[in-house]
Amino acid sequence: MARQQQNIVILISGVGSNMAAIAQTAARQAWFDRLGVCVAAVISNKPDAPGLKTARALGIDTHIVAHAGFDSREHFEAALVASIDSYAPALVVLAGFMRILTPAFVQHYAGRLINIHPSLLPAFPGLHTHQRAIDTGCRFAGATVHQVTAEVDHGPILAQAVVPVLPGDTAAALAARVGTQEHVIYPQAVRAFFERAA
Ligand code: NHR
Ligand code: GAR
Repeated sequence: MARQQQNIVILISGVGSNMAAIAQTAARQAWFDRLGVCVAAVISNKPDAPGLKTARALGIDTHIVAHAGFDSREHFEAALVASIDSYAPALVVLAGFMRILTPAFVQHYAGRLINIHPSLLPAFPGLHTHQRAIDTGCRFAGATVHQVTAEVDHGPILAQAVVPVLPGDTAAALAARVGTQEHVIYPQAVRAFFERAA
């Protein structure tokens, strides 16, 4: 029986380094030939997100759904859902996507929506995680890949990576150390999602 193509749609708001890590790993590990998995599109809620250019350079379709152009979260999300669903994705990946999603959106993608958060959840949900970890005196920090649920940064954990917090660390230095690990565990977690499903 012909295997069906399984599309990934990645949502970004900024640099898109996690998106690039996933797309490059998919290419290097030949996910399409081995698993039928394809990074089909990258969608940004910010028209000027640098990751859009990166995605185009990688040969991936890009779209902008600018939240600023809509009068409510619901109207924004309706346009976002239409753009995402035109790819009939098996998995939707949040990669530095900075808009909180409504319960209706989360329900629509139940079981096929994941996020990477730059802390060791359940510690430090929300924003400014690195500064908060430093201010708290944490000796370790890290990143968490989790299923997205209506409660922000609380879904079931799929993968984690740990890094040390070093004396004199700045939020930027810690973010860079965590980021290096994000780029390892996020592609692994996406691949594992499809290997489990296969
Ligand atoms: N939505 C739901 N329902 N559940 C999650 O777990 C989500 C989510 C949407 C995004 C990413 C998340 C993170 O990893 C994420 C997880 C943005 C905010 C935020 O406060 C919070 C968490 C996350 C992303 N956003 C502001 C808002 O009003 C806007 C901030 C900005 O534009 O800079 O949406 O940390
Ligand atoms: C990543 O560190 C990710 O964990 C974090 O933003 C960065 C995005 O970088 N996500 C959040 O803070 C979500 N609120 P990237 O655009 O280069 O992948």
